[in-house]
Amino acid sequence: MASSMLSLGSTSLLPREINKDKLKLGPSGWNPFLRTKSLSRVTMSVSVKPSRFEGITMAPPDPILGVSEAFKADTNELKLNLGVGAYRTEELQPYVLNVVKKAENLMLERGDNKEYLPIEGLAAFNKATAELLFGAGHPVIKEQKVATIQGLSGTGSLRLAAALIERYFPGAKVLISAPTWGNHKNIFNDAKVPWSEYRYYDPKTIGLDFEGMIEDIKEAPEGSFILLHGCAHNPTGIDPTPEQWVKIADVIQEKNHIPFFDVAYQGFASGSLDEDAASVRLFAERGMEFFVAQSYSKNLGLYAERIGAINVVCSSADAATRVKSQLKRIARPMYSNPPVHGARIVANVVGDATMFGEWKAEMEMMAGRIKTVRQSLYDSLVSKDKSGKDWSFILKQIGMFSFTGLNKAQSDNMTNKWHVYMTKDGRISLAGLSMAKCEYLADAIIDSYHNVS
Ligand code: KET
Repeated sequence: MASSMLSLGSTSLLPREINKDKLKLGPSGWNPFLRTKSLSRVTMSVSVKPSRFEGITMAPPDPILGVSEAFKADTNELKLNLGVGAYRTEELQPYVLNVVKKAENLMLERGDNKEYLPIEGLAAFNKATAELLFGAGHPVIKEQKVATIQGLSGTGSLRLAAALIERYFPGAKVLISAPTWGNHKNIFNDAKVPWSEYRYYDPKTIGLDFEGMIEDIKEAPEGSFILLHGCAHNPTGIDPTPEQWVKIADVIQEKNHIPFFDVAYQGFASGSLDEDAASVRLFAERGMEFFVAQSYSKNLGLYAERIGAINVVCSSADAATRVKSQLKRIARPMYSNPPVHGARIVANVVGDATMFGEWKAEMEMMAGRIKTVRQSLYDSLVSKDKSGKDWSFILKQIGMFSFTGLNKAQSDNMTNKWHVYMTKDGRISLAGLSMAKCEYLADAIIDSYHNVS
């Protein structure tokens, strides 16, 4: 339509209203006849220029980050944001770790420059991040079998791996747990990697459907990628036991699958970095080839710095070198090279024995505060709810979240009536809860559970 109109400022002349015989267009296309004599005969229509983006529909809000936007818009004083997994203090304020501030001050004092990093990121960070994952001196590191490149936090690192899968394993399927972190599906969809789900959560037991999980992994086409949460499964807070991990590794090995770990909560599940890396290390000890995406959003509180890594454990140093070169090739046209600030913070903290110790202490403090509110929420539920419902699943879950079992309508009630913001799958982030708010939250849960179906 735009091309068939003559435009006069904000008005338009429709073609059928122009007497072509009388039009004598000059070389520039300017027509004095139109402007003077004919203006009285043409219909002046005020039209909004149609947009080239007419076909673009409104995207739905993000199921997790959209909750924070809705929370901000709520003016009620009682409001509580348990949507995004972000640590808050007892006063419900964001928390910058002291050790992070210390590292940043050191960086300022040193006057570090802002030159581009290499495509693969900061060398000191890549070394530190692999060591944190596998343990310094682990054979896979000593034998240079790990291809590590810095990524744009966990999400960006997962996305790089997805692109590598799409390029070098065409048609291979990724199996993801049902349920999983909402963005996993988006990541594989955007990378055009087919995925399907394996059974994980059993609503009847509010626990792990281990048999179902094993069956589904067994049934997947040989050579599939099996996405596993290294620790503190999101959203369920239910992890396999060490014995179950061994069985999972057995089936994956039998079927020649490739494990793909998402480690976004190392240190946050148990409070110990080593304990939380046990699942990953089990697979490394077996000499398997696998992927691990890492994030420092939660454990170092570096959410907005976008710092993480993708590690590909290979069976030889030669393979690792080639894989790394291809990861760089994928990164270069996507974002060229990663940001330096968060990488320096991680490298400084992990590389300095004193600061490393301070980090561990702060991480234990954060994990401890979450455990305390978890217990307090449970106590409030048990003392207030007279129905005899068993709430002990809350204590069995680990990490930042509790998967309450509330359905969508009940979750809506939590938000609409109680101003408790949470994801619609019934997940609440205990990292956003304070002791002072436990009773209020228990009231909201009991009301939503019993009065909404
Ligand atoms: N993996 C998992 C399992 C995960 O929960 C998150 C973030 C990420 C990766 C990515 O985080 P990044 O900041 O890109 O390193 N989860 C929280 C935030 C979000 O949804 O982006 C959340 O579930 O609330």
